[in-house]
Amino acid sequence: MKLYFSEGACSMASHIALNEAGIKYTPVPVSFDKGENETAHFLGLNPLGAIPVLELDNGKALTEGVAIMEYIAAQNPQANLVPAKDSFEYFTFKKWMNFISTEVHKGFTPLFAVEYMTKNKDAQQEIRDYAINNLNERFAVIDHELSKNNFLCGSQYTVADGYLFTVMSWSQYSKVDYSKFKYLAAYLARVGERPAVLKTIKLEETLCN
Ligand SMILES: N[C@@H](CCC(=O)N[C@@H](CS)C(=O)NCC(=O)O)C(=O)O
Repeated sequence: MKLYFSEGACSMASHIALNEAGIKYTPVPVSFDKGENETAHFLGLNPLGAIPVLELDNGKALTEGVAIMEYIAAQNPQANLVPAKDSFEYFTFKKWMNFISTEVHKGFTPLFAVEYMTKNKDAQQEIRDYAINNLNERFAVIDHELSKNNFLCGSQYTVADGYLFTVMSWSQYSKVDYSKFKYLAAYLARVGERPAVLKTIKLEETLCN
């Protein structure tokens, strides 16, 4: 299978999942600057021109990180990257995947897109302030959870943790300071030391530069 990705983008969560699962894949870098996400081939995989895309050996393509990560986890159940189906922990996992996707991942979007939203500098600042305030409320919820558990779903690392790590890594570029959330900060440092995470970051850096 092939993973279409861009360095440090949300696709890194799927990339980490592949390395955590230890399954064979071909990483395919996609450069937005070179318009590689606008080619006919890529738009055939995802009409929105967005990564991640997972292309299977039979030619089928899967989009949407939350589906891709769960698909990857299902390819190697021994790696325990998703709690057992139909357990309460499984639905807790689904909750976090949805929370990260809709509340955190897309919560960062205004910070990247503010210059396209308005040319008015005051309005840009208001959008930034709103987005950061909104993110801080979400970080507080996560921080509280991590005061009780090592990972989002308890003691078991899941692909949701790689996803949260990925989107939180955007804080440094978008001037979001989460240091007051001590449990969250310690957790991110811990996840960032996982061999699969370190391997993914290095690989993306090498393939994209
Ligand atoms: N809902 C999609 C969103 C994917 C997404 O936002 N991808 C961004 C990178 S983080 C992208 O490819 N943006 C480029 C574009 O849309 O042109 C998912 O969760 O997979």
